[in-house]
Parts: sequence; structure tokens; C-alpha cells
Amino acid sequence: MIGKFITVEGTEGAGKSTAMRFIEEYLSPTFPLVLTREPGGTKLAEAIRHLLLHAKETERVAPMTELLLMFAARAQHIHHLIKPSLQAGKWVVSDRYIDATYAYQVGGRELNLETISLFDKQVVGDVYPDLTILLDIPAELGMQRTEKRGGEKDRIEQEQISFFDRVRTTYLERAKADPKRMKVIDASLDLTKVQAQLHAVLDEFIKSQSL
Ligand code: T5A
Repeated sequence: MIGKFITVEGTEGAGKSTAMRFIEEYLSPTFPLVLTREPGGTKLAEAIRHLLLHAKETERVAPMTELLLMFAARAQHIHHLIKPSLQAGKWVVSDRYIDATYAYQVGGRELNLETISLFDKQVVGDVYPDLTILLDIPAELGMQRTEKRGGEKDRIEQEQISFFDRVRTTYLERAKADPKRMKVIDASLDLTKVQAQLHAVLDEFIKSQSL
């Protein structure tokens, strides 16, 4: 039996890590779960993540380099973790996936959509999420939450607010174009209300799978 593939998306500080913990608690008593993240999820892909987000650079990371590294990490992630887990009947839940590339590299970096669609077809192919939960929050509020949480900002988190506004807009456009797969949650609300929305989306998804 093939498992189900769920992804969680959103701009910085939208609450993805918090939502991942809730999803784990909610689904793990019933389904065999694999929790993962992008960029990352395998040893090599995590090393690429480190290069992308935390390496103390001696030179600026060019937008095209960033894009290719995201897809390199994803190819490895799909091949070694996502596909084998789904084929073993497990449910895979990933903190970010392909929609993040459209949002950040097309929306944020303003790279060419056609180029990314081509990589999408070649690298992702039919390994598309069955459900994508988009945690939507105004960029400014998300940044305030991450600042309140503390810690050092990674390379991408240091971008201007206009960058994250474009990321948010692109996510919302994708959700509008694919409402069956992408469910938007108002992540600006307090945690109990966000979790109630997550609960409803997951319940509806589980129900639709057993029809
Ligand atoms: N990237 C990734 C690309 O550019 N292209 C790609 O293709 C991919 C896959 C990855 C970076 O890589 C980029 C995007 C990213 O810049 P990341 O670690 O996935 O980095 O993403 P971040 O957005 O940096 O994750 P954060 O850890 O900053 O944010 P989260 O996980 O969304 O937020 P979370 O859960 O830690 O919450 C933030 C704070 O808010 C509180 C939490 O307790 C925490 O303190 N909080 C709330 N407070 C009030 N009300 C609520 N409802 C709250 N929910 C959470």
C-alpha cells in the first residue's frame, strides 16, 4: 500500500515547527509516520541545508546556485527517504517541499518560472503532496515571532520584508490555483485557534482518503 504525503508550508515564523509537533501527536496513534524537512531529510541533504543557510560564506550565494542546491537536496530526499517511505505504506510529513521553491525562488528571488517548472517535472515528477497545509501569516508578524523566539538569523531570514511579502503572495496564488491540495490556515491567530484549524483540515483529509 502506498502511504500519504503531507507538506507544511509558510513564510518565516508562521509556526511550521509548532504545527509539525501537533500533526505528529494527532496522526501518530493511527498512522505510521515519517517526519522530515526541506532543505534536508537525509545526511547529504542536511549538509546542503547547512551550506544554504548557515555556512559562513566567503562569497555571495547566487540565486541560481541557491535554486540548484535546493533541487539537489530534494532529489536526494525523494530518492532516499520520501519514495521508499511512501512505498512502505508510511505517511510522510515534510516541513516545506516544492511549494517553498516557487514561493522563495520564483516569488522572493524572482527567478524564471519556466526554469523552475522544468526542474519540478524532472526532480519531483509525480512525488507530489496529497495535502499541503499553508500557514498564512503577514510577513511582519512572522518576523516578530522569530525575533521574540531569539537565536541567530540564517542567511535567508536576513532578507528584507518586501522579499517575504512576495513569498507570501506566491504561496497564496498557488493555493488559489490548487485548492483541492492546498489548504490555507490563518496562522496569525492564537495557537488554540491554529490547532483547531489544523485538526479540521486533517480530519477532512483522513475522511476523504477512506471514501
Ligand atoms: N527554502 C526552503 C527556500 O528558499 N526554498 C526551498 O525550496 C525550501 C525547501 C528553511 C529556509 O529555506 C528556504 C525557506 C527558509 O528560509 P526553515 O527552517 O524551514 O528554513 O524555515 P523557517 O521559516 O526559518 O522556520 P522557523 O523555524 O523560523 O519558523 P516556523 O517553524 O514556521 O515557526 P515556529 O513554529 O518555530 O514558530 C515561531 C515562533 O512563534 C511561536 C513559536 O512558539 C515560536 O516561538 N508561535 C506562535 N506564537 C503565537 N501564536 C501562534 N499561533 C504561534 N505559533 C507559533
